[in-house]
Amino acid sequence: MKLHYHPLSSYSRKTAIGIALRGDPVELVVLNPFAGGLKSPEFLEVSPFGKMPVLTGPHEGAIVESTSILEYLEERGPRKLIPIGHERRARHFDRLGDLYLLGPIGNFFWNKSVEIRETTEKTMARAWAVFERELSDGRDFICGADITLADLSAAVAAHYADTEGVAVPPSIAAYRARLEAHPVFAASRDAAMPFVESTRPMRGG
Ligand SMILES: N[C@@H](CCC(=O)N[C@@H](CS)C(=O)NCC(=O)O)C(=O)O
Repeated sequence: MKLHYHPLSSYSRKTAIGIALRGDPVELVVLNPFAGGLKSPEFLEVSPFGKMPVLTGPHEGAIVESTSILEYLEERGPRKLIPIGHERRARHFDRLGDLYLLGPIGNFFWNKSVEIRETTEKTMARAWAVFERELSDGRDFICGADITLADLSAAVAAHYADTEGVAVPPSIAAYRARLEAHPVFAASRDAAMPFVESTRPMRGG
């Protein structure tokens, strides 16, 4: 199987982190999103909305959507990111992370308008409050002692909030530090950083 992705793309990072944590034999193939490649007829054949990441392999057709890719891999076993007994919580926080953290910070990453900054800060603050409540009993990660699907989008969003100067509550900064103590998260962060810097001039600093 191959994951077509880019080290800067937040949903790609979430998926690649999940695959690495699962230990699936998936080859990472780097796409070039800057040359219009995501909207080429060939790419639209596999990813109808022209978005990454995409999983290709022996299954029927390509699989798009970060969560669907990870759910597909979980169905093939072993169960690691959506542990038995934590299914609802893992899926819920993944959804919150995608919609109210990665989405907003992704917009702000590319558009530094005052309006987008305000919306991003407001939405992320509300989402972080929900994460904080869940972590308030002293657990390390959203589903307890183990990292699950629930933590992946949040980890990437907290990193990009930091690179883009969007405030993160101290308890969430500590949560991020616990996640980035894991080598898979640290490697994802480090692989993204050269692209964070090299794209700064084109996205308004
Ligand atoms: N809901 C999708 C979002 C994927 C997404 O928005 N990917 C971005 C990169 S982080 C992308 O491909 N953007 C290109 C575009 O929208 O033209 C998922 O979870 O995979």
